Formats: sequence, structure tokens, C-alpha cells
Amino acid sequence: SIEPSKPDYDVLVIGAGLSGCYACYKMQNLNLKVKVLEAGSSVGGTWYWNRYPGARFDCESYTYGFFWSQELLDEWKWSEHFAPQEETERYIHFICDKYNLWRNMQFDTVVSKAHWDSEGRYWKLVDESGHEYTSRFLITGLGLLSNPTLPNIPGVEDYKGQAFHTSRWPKTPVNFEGKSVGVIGVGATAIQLIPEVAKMAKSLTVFQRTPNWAIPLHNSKISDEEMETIRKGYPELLKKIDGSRLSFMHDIVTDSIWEATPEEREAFWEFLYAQPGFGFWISNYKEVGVDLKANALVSDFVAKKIRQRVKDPWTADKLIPKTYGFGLRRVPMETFFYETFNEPHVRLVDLFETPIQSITEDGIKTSQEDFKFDILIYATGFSAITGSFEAIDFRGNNDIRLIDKWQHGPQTYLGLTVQDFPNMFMSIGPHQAYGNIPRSIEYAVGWISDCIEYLREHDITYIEAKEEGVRKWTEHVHELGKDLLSNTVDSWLTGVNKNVAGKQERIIARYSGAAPEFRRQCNEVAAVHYETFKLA
Ligand code: NA7
Repeated sequence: SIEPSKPDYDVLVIGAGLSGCYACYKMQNLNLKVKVLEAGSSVGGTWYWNRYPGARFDCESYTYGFFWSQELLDEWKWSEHFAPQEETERYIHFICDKYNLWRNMQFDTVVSKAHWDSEGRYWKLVDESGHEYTSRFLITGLGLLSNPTLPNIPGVEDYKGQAFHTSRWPKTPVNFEGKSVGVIGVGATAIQLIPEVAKMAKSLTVFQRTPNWAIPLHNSKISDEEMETIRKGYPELLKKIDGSRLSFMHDIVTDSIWEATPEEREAFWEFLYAQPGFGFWISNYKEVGVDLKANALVSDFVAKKIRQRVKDPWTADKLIPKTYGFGLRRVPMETFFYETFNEPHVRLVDLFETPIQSITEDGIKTSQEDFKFDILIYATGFSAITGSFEAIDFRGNNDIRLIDKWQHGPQTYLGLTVQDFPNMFMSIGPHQAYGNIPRSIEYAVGWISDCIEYLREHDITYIEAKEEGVRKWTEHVHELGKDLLSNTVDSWLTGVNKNVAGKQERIIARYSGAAPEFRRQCNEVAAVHYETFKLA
């Protein structure tokens, strides 16, 4: 057998977001030599990069935070039911301080290559300035939405004013006072941003291609007293979200829409629409995500709400999606998004009617009009899920490239590993259960950590997914996704990004079964000591 050589580290982690921070903690606890390499100048991942006005959780703060540490649960106080970006960033800093994670982290380090060395059984990472790092194991904590994309519109580089992608927002606040602002995009990001920018700017023009079905967030402050109650309820809350399909605290409803009278439906939807958070999406009738007729009824209800809230009928009509039904893309959560269009200085431009022809030196030229802006905001999304893997030159056994392996969509074993990429583990890679992302991260990193611990204890220096495991898991993931209406719609969840060549076709990118079932299957593999893998 090959005598493994000594790499610099036991474990390298790419990314210091929630995945990377927790992985760092777990590896430190195993007394392993770990290094986290992070492109940004500090920790936080999504909550480091996305500093645009209005950036916040769309999921209840206390279900989105970590549950792995009782101390954290006891000590951290959330100030809002849906915490803003600054608070989440502070929370992640608090964790890194508390567990002394900083010492094993290196920032401003963009990993450009990750190559497996078969001889030495180690990963060799190279950063953009040419530094090399080697490790026995590699954990990717790249995030699902970390590779921002600009629109593929001619002239993007010609624009001379201030321009920002929402996910590359500067640390110093942008001054909107007296400025005319253009925003491209109406995804979950833009829907958080638009009302905030409208409060500050002289004028705001929103360029919309596909409208989205957004519902009210109903955010509010958390008093000290309420926080105490939340703290006391943590064990029960965790039990509830752990048992839930998407790991959110909202009840999954098993009621059938067809058993309710039109009046009952209306009353139920009014009730849900007034609830904070994802309730309207998650706790709706069971057919909404799988039955087009049921979906059309709930879509009509939301359309009616939009018409009630937006005064100008043309604008209201444009803001209502026509090509797909409610809940089939990730539902954006809004705070007075619709009312913002009632402001005299806010205007919607429909890009299906009047497409953008180019970005100019001082604004945007559509087929109808020349717009001049002081500030241009690209809320144009990401090359999602596999995009952050494509940004790094990953090579496994025999120099096989990950992008070649995933040319026709991701192929994984348990969403955690890839054949031909030994000793590499992915936290929230493709084909994992998403839903409440930190819950998925906590599980994935915990599983990975247990696995590495086992390998170390048994002097195993090689673990690789087997072909059969990958084939079965990939088939399983495809089977689970095949009846979902959401998989028939273009969105980042189906891997589509019209700005990126090679991302025009939909793929099955996520495990869409229930999270407890996902965990059960992964736990089974751990229980048989990872024998479904190739171990050496
Ligand atoms: P999304 O949801 O991918 O939204 C991107 C938006 O940008 C969407 O409205 C796109 O329209 C629009 N877009 C992208 N490219 C163009 C061009 N070339 N022209 C016009 N409009 C364009 O990204 P977000 O950042 O909002 O949200 C990502 C996730 O982060 C979100 O779901 C949450 O989970 C957190 P399109 O729909 O493609 O017509």
C-alpha cells in the first residue's frame, strides 16, 4: 500500500461562512490541524458579502442560528424576528471570538485550484497569488449563492457612474441622497433592497424581466422578555424543525384544498398572509406545489393582494407573474415592496415590453427610452449551487475535472461526496437537503466531522464515493424531484442562469425529499462505518 506523505494540514476548509466556521470549530475539537481559506476579508460568507440595504433573514432568526452550542443559545440575543445582515455578521463574529476560530483562518485568499495528489493522498490548493496549501482532507463550504453574475447586456463595462452587484456591496455605506438609481432584477435580493433604496434616493427605476410572487415578511423586534421565552422554548423548537420537511418552524399542512369551500380557503389564506415568515408558502394546502389547478387558485389569491396594494393598475399587472405559479421559485419575502411602487419617484420598467439594449456611459438604454442614473444596482443573482465549484479548478483522480464530471448536472453520493474526488466533503453541495440552510449546514458538517474522526481513529487515509453509490443517489434525487412543479420552472433552484453560457437548461440540483429522511439515509451510512465508500 502507498505510504501516505505528510501534508501541511489535516484539513483544509474553503470558505469562512457558516459552514467554514462550524467546520473549523469541529476540526479544532478533534485536535486536527485545520486551516480555513476565505476569499473575503473576514468571516460570514453570505452575511459578509451581502451588505446591501435591506439585507436580512427571511427565516426566523432563532431557527436560523446554530443549535450546536448550548452556550450560544443561552448567550446570544436576537433583536428582531428576522435579523438584519449587520446583526448576523455580529453573531458570526461572536462565535469566532468565543471559540477562538480566528487563529485557524486566513482571509483575502481566493482559492483558484484544488488538485488531488493520488501518490501522496493529499489535496493541494493553490490561491490566486500562487501560495500552496496541502491537506489530507478537504471540506468545501462554498455556499449555494456565492458566485455573483452580472447581466449579459452589452455595455456593462462602459457605465461610468457608481455600480454595484448586491453581493459585492461596499463596506462604507452608499450615499443615495439626491441620486437617481436604477435596479436590475426583482429576485429575493431586489425585493428586500428596493423599498430601502426608495426611502433614500431621489428617483428609483426598477428593471424587471420575470416578476416574482412575494409575500409579506411581517418582521418585528424581539423584546428581552420575548427572547427569554424563545430561549426556554429552544429544545422544543429544535425538535419541531428537526422533524420538519424543510427544517422551518412553520407547520406542514396535510389539509386538502379540495376539501375546503371557497370561503374556507379565502379565510385560511387571509390568515396565512398575515403570518410572519414563510408560513404562506410552507403551511399552505398540500397540493399547492404539485397540482397546477390548486396552484392557480392560490396564485389568484396572491395576485388579488398585489392588485389591492399597488394603486396603478398597469404596474400591479406587471408585478404579477404570468408564466409560473406561486411558490414554484424561492418565494421572496417583502416589507412594503408593493407599496413602494405607489411612490411618485418609483417606476417599474417591463423588460419583456421594452428590453434593455445596452448599458451606456450614464445609464440604461431600452428599446424605448434612454435612462440616466447616478447609481446602478445589479440585483441579478448568482451562478448558483454548482457555480462556486466551477469557479475553482477542482481535479480529482487522474486529473479528472469536476466541471467535466458535472457537465450534465451534479453527480454526488449523499450530496456530500463525489466519485474520483477522494477525501473531499461538501457542506451544502448539490443534492443535499436545503430548506433552512444553517440546519443543513449543521447536519452536513457534523456528519463530515464524525466521518473524519472515524477515519483518523482507524488510520484510514483514503475515502472515496463508489460509482454505484453515486448512481443510486443521483437517481434517487432525480426521482424525488420529478413531480415537483418547481422543477419545471427556470430559477437558481433548477440551476438556470440566463447570463451564463451552459446554464440555460434546468437540472435537478437539490435533494427535494424531507430533511429527516435525508439525515436518516446519511446516518445509516455512518452506522455501517462508511463501508459503502471505498476506504483504504
Ligand atoms: P435571483 O433570485 O436569481 O434574481 C435575479 C434577478 O435578476 C431576477 O429577477 C432576474 O430575472 C434578474 N436578472 C438577471 N439577469 C438579468 C438580465 N440580464 N436582465 C434583466 N434581469 C436580469 O437572485 P437574488 O439575488 O434576488 O436571490 C438569490 C437568492 O438569495 C434568493 O432566492 C434567496 O434564497 C437568497 P429573471 O428571473 O432571470 O428573468
